[in-house]
Amino acid sequence: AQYLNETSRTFSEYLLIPGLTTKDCVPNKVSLATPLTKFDGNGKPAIELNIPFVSAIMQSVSDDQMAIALAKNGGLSFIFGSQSIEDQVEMIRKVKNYKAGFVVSTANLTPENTLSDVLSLKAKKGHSTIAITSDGTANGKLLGIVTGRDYRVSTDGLDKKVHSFMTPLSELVTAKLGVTLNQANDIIWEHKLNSLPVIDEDGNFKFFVFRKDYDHHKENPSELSDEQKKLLVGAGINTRDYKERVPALIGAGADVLCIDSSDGFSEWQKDTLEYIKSEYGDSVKVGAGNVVDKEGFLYLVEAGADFVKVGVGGGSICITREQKGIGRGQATALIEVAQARDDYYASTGTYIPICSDGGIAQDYHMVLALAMGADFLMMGRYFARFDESPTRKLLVNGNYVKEYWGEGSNRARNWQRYDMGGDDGLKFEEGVDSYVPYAGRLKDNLAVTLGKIKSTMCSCGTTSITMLKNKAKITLVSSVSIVEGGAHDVILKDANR
Ligand code: MZP
Repeated sequence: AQYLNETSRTFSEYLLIPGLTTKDCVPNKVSLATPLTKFDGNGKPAIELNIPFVSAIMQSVSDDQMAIALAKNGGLSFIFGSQSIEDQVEMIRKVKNYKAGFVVSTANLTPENTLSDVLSLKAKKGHSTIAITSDGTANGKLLGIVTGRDYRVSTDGLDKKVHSFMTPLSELVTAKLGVTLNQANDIIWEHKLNSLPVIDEDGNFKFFVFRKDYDHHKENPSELSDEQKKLLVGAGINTRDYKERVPALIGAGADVLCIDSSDGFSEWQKDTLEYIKSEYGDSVKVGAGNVVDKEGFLYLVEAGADFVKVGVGGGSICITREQKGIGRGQATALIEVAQARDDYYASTGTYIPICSDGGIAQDYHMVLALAMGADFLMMGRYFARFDESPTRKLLVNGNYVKEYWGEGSNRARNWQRYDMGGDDGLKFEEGVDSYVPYAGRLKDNLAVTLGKIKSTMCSCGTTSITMLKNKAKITLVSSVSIVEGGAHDVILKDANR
């Protein structure tokens, strides 16, 4: 055997050293844009993300709802492949058919404006607008407006009193009519209601909600086509049925594919990549993995991978290391593969983005992973906690939780991910079925997480991911200093902290 003398380490064993924070290094100047697919040094990647997050290729994480929510926030989901081709195609279609909303500028509106004023904004912008007025008439006092399919609310120009009404419409309808969020969406959108009376708990009429659709495209022919505004979505594939699955996914509009496997350093992945590249050339983007060293990375790159995923055994629901004794500490794996990526770039001029997949347990791990060279992060546990994940929300021992199970668990039965050739079927479990604490809406949680990342980047004196990679100073920490990093030697008032 060959012995690697370096200890296999994970994110919690490292910290970032603050760098000089200059005055223009402030969170709102930080860009988190990052490449998703390979590109030549002087070119641009075919796909770029606004935030360096993708959601895991898992039944309990990435369906069409998650994909819509994450894409709207600048990331991307890989819809899980452990389902029939037809079902996966349907999910891709739903994301691609989703009509992203636009925020109508309300900069010139005041609480004295009426709905008619809002509707007159249509010539400027706007996909659709929902407005709430005090007396249920179009000329009544404007209490709030919600625009676009995602009900983003633009509040500039409206005073605080009105601001308090600015809850997303779906939530408003949910609360007032006592229906679920999905039912509220159905009421508003699927039945194409133009005017919805909102009734309070005692059955009293409160106000009307109006909806106005604009034919944006016709009115603004010079703007982006409907095609360019579609949300980005990815899809997981396996190394068995790719000859049928890939054409179906591409036909449905998937923007990028990813071969999903716990161990991607295999001839099956090479065959799959070569098939896709020979059939579609560079027009279809496909990532591969997972690997944990330079050899694995180069093997997949030579086979045609557009990005490579790093990580074996570090996922929160993963027991691969216990079951098979394979894997590597996520930080060590990432550092080695990032070096291989940089060397490959220096010698060929081609940049292959790498994705750190699994094992992010704290928000600060994300910044460490980026500083260590990850271009983007794939996360399962993080996203599984949100309303938008496909699993049930349950009350367990007084706490709300969401279900979260591994693709290698008996529940998922995704044997293709753990395929070692031979007969179909999962031979033994490599993942667990679990709960994660329920955390609310993706958008709200993401805002906090991204805020932390930007703030840390500023502490490191950096305003972009590339700068962070180049400038970050990272130190190993002893187990004693990890204790020092938490609250210590005090009696906490909140014992749950
Ligand atoms: P985490 O974000 O929950 O820590 O890890 C998510 C990652 O774990 C996934 O992207 C995938 O690579 C991996 N995974 C998914 N299922 C299993 C399993 O059942 C697994 N073992 O390891």
